[in-house]
Order: sequence, then structure tokens, then C-alpha cells
Amino acid sequence: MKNFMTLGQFIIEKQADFPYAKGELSRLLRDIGIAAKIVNREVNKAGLMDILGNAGSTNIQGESQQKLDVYANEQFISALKSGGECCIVASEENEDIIRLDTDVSKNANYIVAIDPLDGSSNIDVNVPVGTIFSIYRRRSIDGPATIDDVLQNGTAQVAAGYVIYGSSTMLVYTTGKGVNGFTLDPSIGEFCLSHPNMQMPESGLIYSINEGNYVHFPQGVKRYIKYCQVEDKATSRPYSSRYIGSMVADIHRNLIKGGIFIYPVTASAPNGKLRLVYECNPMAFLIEQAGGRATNGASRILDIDVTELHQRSPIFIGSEQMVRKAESFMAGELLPDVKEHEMANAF
Ligand code: AHM
Ligand code: MG
Repeated sequence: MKNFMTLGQFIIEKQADFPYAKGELSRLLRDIGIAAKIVNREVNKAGLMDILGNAGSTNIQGESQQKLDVYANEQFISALKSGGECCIVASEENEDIIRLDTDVSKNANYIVAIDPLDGSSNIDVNVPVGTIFSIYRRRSIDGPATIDDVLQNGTAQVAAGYVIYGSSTMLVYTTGKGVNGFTLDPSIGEFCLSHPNMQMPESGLIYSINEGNYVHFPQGVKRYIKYCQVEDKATSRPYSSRYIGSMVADIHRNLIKGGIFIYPVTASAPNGKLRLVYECNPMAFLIEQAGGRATNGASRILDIDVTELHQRSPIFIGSEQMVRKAESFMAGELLPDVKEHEMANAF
């Protein structure tokens, strides 16, 4: 039998790499892995259970919550609470920060921001969904941690990752030293290292964007989409359009195959749809660590000032060269490799 390394073994092996190697971050990552397995079990049997459908409540964004959103939120919070290494959880599903005030947790050094079940509108149709998480060290030295400990820029993340509940379930994460992917082996109930040192291809042939919103996109995005669709043998265009509608699944595919994912501003989402703290920042940290690029169309996502818990941002994320190309369309630059007659045909 081939030797494999479990997530638990890998975390212990890498512990010495962490800036504060007391084992706290390792235990935190382990807690997230445990909650992911529990959520995976429920997501897997979603079609069988009464758990499918709407919980009848709405979250802070005014979106209806699926029962599994609520379940996943509870599982992650409870795992982090009993683990004792996290003092505050910030979740897409909760308007305010959640203080974990057990005797151990309240003095813990880490903050976790989480989107417990991203893309949950896809659950009813058996399409991959995901969990996104981001880990910060608290800044305050004494007293209870506060919202200021949560509102840190993306560059301050100490770890981030996602779980994709797909045709197989994977946990992919970074602690700032590259990206590693673990596939859940259901027969032994362990995440096993299957994708060591993941590298995003510098370029790719896939663009992912909700083109139904085309009419509402900024001019630069419209021009980039047309660029993707123009025939050019030298750059293997036209590219393929692939949009699952689950950010985790779209970005995971692009991470492996090469590609760009864009969620720009639109008329109905003037600041973009996706949330900076628990969607854009963790994905940006991870994709940068894999050699990719993540911006809001002009500036690096990780450098954006975080002022609100549920702040939104447009995002352009993926293969370095593709994101740069999209940015140059956003900046309105004339691009030497776009032939005049191609652009004429495109509009
Ligand atoms: P959610 O957090 O409410 O699930 O919304 C986030 C999801 C992303 O996973 C996905 O990329 C995007 O919303 C899809 O939005 P749209 O349907 O507008 O294309
Ligand atoms: Mg989400």
C-alpha cells in the first residue's frame, strides 16, 4: 500500500514553521479539519435528509439561509469553541462577531473568519459547495479581544484555506509557505495529502464570470470578456467559459487548470457581491501563495483596508498573466497583442 500523510501528521510536521510554534495554530487547523468532516457528512446526505430546504430565517445580507448553512455555521463555531484556540469567530451567517468566552477560549490568541457554506444555493441541485476560512492573530495584548482584532488587512492572515465538498471532498490551505491540498478518504475518515505544493499555472484557457450580468459590467470587464472570446491561435483563444456559481469550486478548478475568476461590480452590487473578510481575503492569500494574483481590478485584495465585518469587494483572481491582462483592460490601456481588427469584430 502506498504511504500517505494525513492532515494531522502534516500539520504536526509543519508546526516548527509557524511564527509562534506553541502548537496553537496546529490545533486550530485540526479543529477546522474536524468540523469540515462533520459538515461533509451532512452535505453528502443532503438529498436524503429533511435537512434540505430553507431554514426560514435570513442572514445579515438579507439572503435566505439554507438549513445546511445554519448547520455548518454551528459545527465550525462549536469545534472552534471546544478547541479553545480561538477567541472570536466572524461568520458570514452572523451580523456580529461571536465571542467564544469559555475560560480557555477567551484568552486564546487567534481569530477565525469563516464562510461556513459558500455557494449554498447550489445544495439543492447537487453542485459543489465550500467552506472558506481565514485565521488572524489577535492584536490586542490583554482584555477581551474586540472587533478591532478582526478588522485586520488580508496581509495579516496567518493561515487561510477552503474545503470543497465536491465529487471528492478536499481541504486546501496555506500558512504562508505554499499551498497544500488534502483529499478526504471516506473509508478511513482522514484528509490525506494528495496535492502537495500546489502551483497555479501562470496562464490558462478558462474565464469564470456570471455573464448574465454582462450589461451591468464596467467597460473594462466587457472588453476583457470580448478579448477572451476573440479567435487567436497564438494565445489559444477563444477561451472556455466555466461558471459553477460556487466561488470555491470555480477557483479550485482554475487553481488546478489555470484560469481567471471575476466577480466585478454590477448595478445591483455596486461594491461587488463577495465579502472581503471571509471570502476574498482568504482566497487571495491562498492563490497568491500558489503563485497567482488577486486584485479588485486595480489594487491588491490583501492590501485593501478592512473597515467593516461584512465589507464587499470586486475580485479578479487567478492565473497571474490573465489577471494582469484583465487589469490592463480595466485601466483602459491599449494592448499591443490585441489586433485592431479583432477588437473591431468584438464590439
Ligand atoms: P453566498 O456566500 O451567499 O453563497 O454567495 C457567494 C457565491 C459565490 O460562491 C459565487 O461565486 C457567487 O455567490 C455567485 O453569485 P451569482 O449567482 O451572482 O453569480
Ligand atoms: Mg459566501
